[in-house]
Amino acid sequence: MNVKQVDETKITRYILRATFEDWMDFSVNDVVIVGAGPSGLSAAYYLAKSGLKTTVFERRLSFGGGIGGGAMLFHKIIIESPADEILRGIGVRLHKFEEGVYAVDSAELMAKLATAAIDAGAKIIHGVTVDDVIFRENPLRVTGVAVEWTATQMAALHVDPLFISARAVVDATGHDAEVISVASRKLPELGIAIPGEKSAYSEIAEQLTVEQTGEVAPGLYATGMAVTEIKALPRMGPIFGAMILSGKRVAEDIIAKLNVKIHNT
Ligand code: 48F
Repeated sequence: MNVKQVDETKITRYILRATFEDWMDFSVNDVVIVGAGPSGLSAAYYLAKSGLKTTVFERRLSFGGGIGGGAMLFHKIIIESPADEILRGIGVRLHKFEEGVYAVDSAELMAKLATAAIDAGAKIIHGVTVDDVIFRENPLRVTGVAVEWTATQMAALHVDPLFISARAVVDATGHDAEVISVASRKLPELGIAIPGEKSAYSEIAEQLTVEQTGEVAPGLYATGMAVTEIKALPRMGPIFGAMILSGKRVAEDIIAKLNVKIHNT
């Protein structure tokens, strides 16, 4: 076997060229999703599958958000119907306990959700934190995000961000609803309140989270635990059906909205 010889400078130049081609491309998007947890990855899968140009910015260097920790670090989480059908569709193996209730491996769920989103055409960028939104007036709407290296933020360096535009921005940041929080603080005219989630009541929380998923202000959408945070819903712990279904629902909302706009112009 002859291993191809590549000199160091070529490695550098190829990496820079490929990276900047990508950044030039996804500086303008149909949809930006903030957070590659279960709801963000599910949304990315459906949005990309519909043909919308979709970029996910994830603060960490990994996929899956809260999936990885499983339940108190046990490597299983619970999925209930009808989310099981979605997971079967992307090749996740389910261990059935009773009709409509399954356990899944956290590593398998993270890997296969991410693969499904990427294979559908979504771009996922790790190590980037979204710390603000872009807005326009008349009519008032969110039109993109400000991004910064997570490492820069961790080092507390004073560095200005870059800006990325999108026709729709999805907050999939989980319990902290970070994007919606910053928008509500800096743009009070959007009229977003953040009452915070309630204590656990899994039996009703799953249904409510899916039902209340959607647009929270023009151009700005919530999915996953960000929904419970802004709608004062109960938490549900290590049962993840609603996260997957919420991602699907926000994708359907955006697809419907953006398509309407396409027809109107
Ligand atoms: O927390 P996370 O998994 O959110 P989710 O999709 O799912 C919630 C469940 O994991 C679990 C639960 C279900 O019953 O209670 O908590 O709503 O994933 C959020 C992802 O967003 C990233 C974060 O690192 C995580 O991977 N994230 C958070 N803030 C930012 C961010 C930010 N400002 N910029 C980029 N990524």
